[in-house]
Amino acid sequence: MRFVIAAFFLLVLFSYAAAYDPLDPSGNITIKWDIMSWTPDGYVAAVTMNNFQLYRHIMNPGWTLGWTWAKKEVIWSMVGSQTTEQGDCSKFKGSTPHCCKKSPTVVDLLPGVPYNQQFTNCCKGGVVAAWGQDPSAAVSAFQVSVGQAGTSNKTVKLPKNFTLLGPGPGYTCGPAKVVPSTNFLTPDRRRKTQALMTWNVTCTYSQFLAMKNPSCCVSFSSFYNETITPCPSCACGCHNKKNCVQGNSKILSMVGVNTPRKDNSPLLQCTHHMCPIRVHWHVKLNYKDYWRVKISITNFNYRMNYTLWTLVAQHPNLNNVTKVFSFDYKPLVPYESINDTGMFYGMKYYNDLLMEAGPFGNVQSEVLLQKDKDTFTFKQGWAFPRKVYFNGDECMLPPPDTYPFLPNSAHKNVLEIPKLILSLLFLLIAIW
Ligand SMILES: *[C@@H]1O[C@H](CO)[C@@H](O)[C@H](O)[C@H]1NC(C)=O
Ligand SMILES: *[C@@H]1O[C@H](CO)[C@@H](O)[C@H](O)[C@H]1NC(C)=O
Ligand SMILES: *[C@@H]1O[C@H](CO)[C@@H](O)[C@H](O)[C@H]1NC(C)=O
Ligand SMILES: *[C@@H]1O[C@H](CO)[C@@H](O)[C@H](O)[C@H]1NC(C)=O
Ligand SMILES: *[C@@H]1O[C@H](CO)[C@@H](O)[C@H](O)[C@H]1NC(C)=O
Ligand SMILES: *[C@@H]1O[C@H](CO)[C@@H](O)[C@H](O)[C@H]1NC(C)=O
Ligand SMILES: *[C@@H]1O[C@H](CO)[C@@H](O)[C@H](O)[C@H]1NC(C)=O
Ligand SMILES: CC(=O)N[C@H]1CO[C@H](CO)[C@@H](O)[C@@H]1O
Repeated sequence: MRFVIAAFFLLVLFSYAAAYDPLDPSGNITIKWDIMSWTPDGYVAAVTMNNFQLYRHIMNPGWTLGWTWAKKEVIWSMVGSQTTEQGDCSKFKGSTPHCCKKSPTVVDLLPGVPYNQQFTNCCKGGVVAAWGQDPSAAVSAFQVSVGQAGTSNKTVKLPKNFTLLGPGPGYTCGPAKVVPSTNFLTPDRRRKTQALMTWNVTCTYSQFLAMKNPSCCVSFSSFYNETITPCPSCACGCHNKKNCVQGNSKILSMVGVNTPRKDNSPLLQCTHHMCPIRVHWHVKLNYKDYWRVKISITNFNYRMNYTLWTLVAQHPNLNNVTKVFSFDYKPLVPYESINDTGMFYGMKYYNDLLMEAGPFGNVQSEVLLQKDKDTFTFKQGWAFPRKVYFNGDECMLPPPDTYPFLPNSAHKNVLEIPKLILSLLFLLIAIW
């Protein structure tokens, strides 16, 4: 019976999983093209990418945007970004286009390019913050001048087959759709102008498309039981085990060992879980009306600094967070009625950089929660989170029967109905 129900839920979840995150149901990246002017053979467009995802940012080495032209369009020039290849422009005499490929691939410029090559919100190396963390940095933009295209809103053809890598796979983009033209305010904010034509493309993320294995795991401990519940073994797959290094290896003192690789391949410290990231949740203290949790995040990848990291946790008591020490915190309310999810992220210039593996490769904080008299308990592993995400990817939790139990309360009345339901719930959460 248990199996049947679990299998059913699994099926439902997987069918949803294609592009749906229950903790951020309307999260997406929207790419907007605003045609600012027509040219003799085409148009000039401002392309703006807005990351509306609450806790998933685009990290180093940044986004890569692709599309396929509908006709024989070429890119005469770009400001604030560039294509990775020019393609075959041999047909052009005189001035040559920036790119003649049927399916151009565009990347952001790196910070520090000359002022005259910049565009508003460009040149951040493709790094885009999460909306929930910093809306003002959740945008990236560039300008593109297109030739051999239509020169009116009747003859222009929308580009097709948009693809977005951010930086790995995981995003699926829908078709471009003409939407009401964007209104702009002039810099003095006294005049409104309007794009000549606007279209939008919406891309959504799915962890299942992005990778086969999780990229982080969770371990637990508590003040009321000496057991430390470790991350599940091989939580992130053990395929990297051959290339991992021991924490005390001499290799680590070699020059260049921390240099990130082009393909982003990690250099992991050897652990039984083989995850680049471990989140530890320690139930630390019990007061009369409050309880306290310590959260630590450890980086096991010698080739990765995590900038702008985010941690999302789901726990029924997060509706009564009283104080978060040394992380920033923001409640997420995915559905109006439920307020059990929150986002933790680093404080600017203090711990917003999670350093490469090694002595400085961790960040930690403590959270003070007010007990909700009706539901609070240390029994049945209630004090541990139901879901944990690091940088928008779900972390693997330990199996429910290994949680640190409150002494004497566990393993009594094995057939107690609430416990049965609870363990079923945990089973579901675990496989979710
Ligand atoms: C994209 O996200 C925004 C902000 O959350 C939302 O308003 C919009 O409806 C979403 N678009 C789609 C197509 O889901
Ligand atoms: C198009 O995208 C912009 C953000 O880039 C958004 O504000 C606007 O609501 C979108 N329009 C539609 C119709 O989805
Ligand atoms: C196209 O442009 C004309 C005016 O130039 C305007 O009346 C019309 O609404 C536009 N159509 C669209 C789909 O933007
Ligand atoms: C767009 O992608 C689809 C499926 O991947 C493919 O069948 C189609 O030919 C592509 N269209 C263009 C214009 O490349
Ligand atoms: C991480 O940042 C530190 C300090 O900025 C730098 O020395 C180190 O090389 C970086 N490591 C990686 C893997 O980028
Ligand atoms: C959600 O919980 C937070 C405390 O973590 C509280 O500040 C906020 O007001 C709550 N929001 C709603 C809609 O209940
Ligand atoms: C601590 O938790 C473990 C794991 O759930 C359990 O096996 C053990 O009995 C607990 N210890 C005590 C003293 O209850
Ligand atoms: C003890 C306490 O403050 N409980 C509150 C926890 O949060 C819920 C909903 O946000 C309130 O209804 C409780 O009163």
